Amino acid sequence: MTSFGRHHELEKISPEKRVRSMYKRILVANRGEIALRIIRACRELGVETVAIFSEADRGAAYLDLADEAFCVGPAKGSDSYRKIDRVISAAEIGNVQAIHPGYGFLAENAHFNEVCRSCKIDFIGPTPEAMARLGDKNSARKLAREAKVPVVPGSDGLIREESEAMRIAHEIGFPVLVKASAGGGGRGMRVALNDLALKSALSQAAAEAEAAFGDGSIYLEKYVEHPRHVEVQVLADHHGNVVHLWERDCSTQRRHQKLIEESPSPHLTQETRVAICEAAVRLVKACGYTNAGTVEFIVDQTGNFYFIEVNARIQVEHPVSEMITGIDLIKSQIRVAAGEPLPFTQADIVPRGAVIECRINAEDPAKNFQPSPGKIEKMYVPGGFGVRFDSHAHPGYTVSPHYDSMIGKLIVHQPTRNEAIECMLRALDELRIEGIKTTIPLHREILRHAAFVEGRVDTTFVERSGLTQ
Ligand code: MV4
Repeated sequence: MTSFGRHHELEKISPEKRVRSMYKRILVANRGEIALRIIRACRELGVETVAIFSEADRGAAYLDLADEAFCVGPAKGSDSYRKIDRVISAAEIGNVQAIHPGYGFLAENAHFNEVCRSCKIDFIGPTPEAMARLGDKNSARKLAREAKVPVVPGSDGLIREESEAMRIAHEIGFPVLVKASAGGGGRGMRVALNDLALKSALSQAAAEAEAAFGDGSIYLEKYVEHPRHVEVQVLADHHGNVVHLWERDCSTQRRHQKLIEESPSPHLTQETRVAICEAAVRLVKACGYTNAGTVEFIVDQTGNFYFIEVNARIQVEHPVSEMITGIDLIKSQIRVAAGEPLPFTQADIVPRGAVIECRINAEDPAKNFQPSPGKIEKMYVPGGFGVRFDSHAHPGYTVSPHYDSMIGKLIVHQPTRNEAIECMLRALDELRIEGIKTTIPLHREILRHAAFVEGRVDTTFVERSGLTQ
């Protein structure tokens, strides 16, 4: 018996048309707390996991929660977690259908994303094309403009000659900011207050970007002073559905390192909040972006907002949006990548209460935030109503000097912001980590600071407060 019409030639089905179903097995291409977060989500979904580890992470407890684990090389990230051929080998030997990159390492590497595609492994994230278009900040800015998303006044595109930059600077007025197209996250930026400073900012920014990214392209923006950093979490499926999960305020940062993230953003009017979130969705729809992503904005002192960049990955602070909406972002990423439509509409995503997250870093705030690796001799983790601690650390765990110093995230969810602050202070008090220095004491001080309590925080608050001198 031949069942006509049920035989398909797989080669002739484009990836978009391919019928997908939930994965049997996923490779987690990361380490530490985010690897653990992804493994937990997979276990709940009934999806098997293949973990990878470097020699420095061999024997880490969270690896026991994976179904299989492969060593991908020595401690240095560039020799292990970032090595495309080794990660792909682990995926092939592990026989997975998809790779979750987490954040950092290969998460925003469009080339790796493309290699996954050519190996017929689903990359849990946007397409390589969307990733590349947004990874270039000048191109992302152009896409934003086309989608009628406000961008900071500045150059139309890249700056080709000094005279062009001078003309634009005089049009928009000083101070101006020279930005590297290949930069982002604060790398490759230079402020200029006048003509003379602009000349050197242009050549310095271009040279720095050429050296750091192999791409010296630069563009110009008006410098927005004392901005708030507001970012919008978005989720898009492969059926044209795009939703936002409201905003996070990440203004409490030091030297482009976020310390505390919260939602809702204090002092944003409901009108501005809705306008920012709708702008983020417009941009995502316009560039064919799929999976989870974050659209970053800066908000000036009068409430005007401007698009800055898109983070084409899950972010460290994603639990803030999970708690405020009740949506599991990691499970959503996996389901969307497997072809499932989003099971909710925008109207279903109702923000509830107030959420605050503190990043717990193995750093010494008294010594200019110098990393403080070493063995955690004792550790007590808080719990109770509305408290979540996402961490791979435990008593006896040794924090490696080879990686990012973040060892956990303490997240609280309460009816109001004031209650969230009180709850966080209580939870920080209970959280004891002995044997290494951490950022816990700094968080206690920030949370008691009048400016923070009143929600008067912009991106310059921590550095001006004197708390980190
Ligand atoms: C700006 C800005 C002021 N004006 N652009 C820094 C990281 C990158 N995402 C963009 N950044 C900024 N762009 C204009 N036209 C100020 C910053 C900025 C910042 C933004 C978000 C979070 C923290 C920040 C800290 C310093 C500067």
